[in-house]
Amino acid sequence: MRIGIACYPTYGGSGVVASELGIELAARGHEIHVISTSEPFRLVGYRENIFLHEIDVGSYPLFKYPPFTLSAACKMIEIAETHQLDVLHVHYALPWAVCAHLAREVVAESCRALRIVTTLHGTDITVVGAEPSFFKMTKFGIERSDAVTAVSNYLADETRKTFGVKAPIDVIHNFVDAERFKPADAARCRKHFAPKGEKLMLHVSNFRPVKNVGDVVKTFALARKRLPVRLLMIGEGPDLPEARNLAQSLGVANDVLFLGKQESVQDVLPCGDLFVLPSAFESFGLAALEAMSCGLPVLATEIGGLGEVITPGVDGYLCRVGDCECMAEQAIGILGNEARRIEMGAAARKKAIERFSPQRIVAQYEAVYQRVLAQPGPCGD
Ligand code: GMT
Repeated sequence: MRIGIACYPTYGGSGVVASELGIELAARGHEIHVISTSEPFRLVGYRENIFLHEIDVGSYPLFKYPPFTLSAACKMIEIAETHQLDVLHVHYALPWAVCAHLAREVVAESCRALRIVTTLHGTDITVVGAEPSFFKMTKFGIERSDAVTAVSNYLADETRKTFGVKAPIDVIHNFVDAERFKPADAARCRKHFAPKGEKLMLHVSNFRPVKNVGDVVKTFALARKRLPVRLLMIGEGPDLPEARNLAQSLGVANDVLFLGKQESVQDVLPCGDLFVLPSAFESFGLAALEAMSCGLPVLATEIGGLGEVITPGVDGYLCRVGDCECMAEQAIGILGNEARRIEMGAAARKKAIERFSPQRIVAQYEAVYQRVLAQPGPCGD
């Protein structure tokens, strides 16, 4: 198939899923056309069967604000026509699903069919889309898609509840490439990050308020009172200064290492002993799954779709949002018992391989594409 994939290129789960999906589909022989404002970070470099098409927002003296959504729709039209796309798969409802609808209407003028698949990722439903000014447009984008997928049962339910969507929503969980995200000999990085043989807690995110990065530092500070442990914080975002200040004020700054954005997070994850994700909301928690694939148990919050990824007591634990005492208690239970930590880490990796493999998940997307392709085109063909 010739598949267009539209996504945000920035550090965020939807761009990661879109990129990883593109890579997997290309490896299966599909022709992939990525439409974005720049090269998504997981797609940097040449890849066979993947073509990048940058949206040029341009500038014109009349426009105070360049009309980005129209530029995106124009790029979709151009790529759909030039490369005869069968399917346009957009990641994150706004503005992509609406731009895709507009593009489809335009290409239908010449009897060309463009099927739209929209994947919902999280805040497109719970935050941005539910915001009153965007509500109707988000609902419209979802309802005009030929197929809609959500990354968890939780998110599918939220979409039905919030937007009253009647059409079926396919739940297709996120996936991880266990060949790339795998345990590794961590001796070198551990020598660097934990020179006295300390245990290592690890967090990866874009440091937005929803990630509750302050709770990572608080949990760490509580655990550190009872165990020799250090913390690796990976990523950047608005709450980074707050996390640094908190580490200072709690007197643990010397044991908290802020590594900034990492292009290859799979190289750092295997250095850790425990992954911490205390988010206020998480529709799935791809960062947690990637850590699990590297053999790390996960400590997270009992919200959103995290319960579909983590099995408490088997490959991690879930605590109430904001309950840092609970998280610290569970961290000590795991990090203070090496046999248990290894057992939970192995269970985490096993689950990543068995339930969230690209083979299993990408086939579900291909089935959705086949289904929408069977629908009649704009001129009844
Ligand atoms: O809301 C975000 O953090 C960004 C969002 C995205 O679309 O980039 O992330 C969401 O999508 C990921 C991939 O499907 C999920 O693993 C994350 O759980 C989800 N984030 C939230 O729900 C907060």
